[in-house]
Amino acid sequence: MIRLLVALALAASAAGACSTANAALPTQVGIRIHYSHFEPNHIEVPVGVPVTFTLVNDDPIDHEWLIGDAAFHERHRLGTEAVHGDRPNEVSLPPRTTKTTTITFDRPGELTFICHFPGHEAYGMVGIVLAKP
Ligand SMILES: [Cu+2]
Repeated sequence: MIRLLVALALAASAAGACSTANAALPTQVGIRIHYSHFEPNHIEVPVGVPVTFTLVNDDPIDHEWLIGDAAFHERHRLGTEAVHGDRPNEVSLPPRTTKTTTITFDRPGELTFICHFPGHEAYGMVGIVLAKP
């Protein structure tokens, strides 16, 4: 099921590359965490409709998926919150777990998702969501 979601998301984003139609962009996105990297790490989604992310942590260690703008990430780099879970844009992922979260991007633009566990961002746990009108 998860593999199917990832495949669909990849197919949809490939289709989106040839078209500017918002309708071609996926509202179901699968992101796999494997060897402390996000796969895929560049995602295009439509503005103004709910987008459901299925986050799969395949690793035997904790990760997190925090999405926001530069100011948001600056706060989290300095932050001391050990666990996230109350907000759709902040998801904690214990080892070998899958969680879903739904976000509506209310304006076009680029947001970044990062794992802020010590060293993980520097190792490459960074990705981009581009919300397109
Ligand atoms: Cu991590």
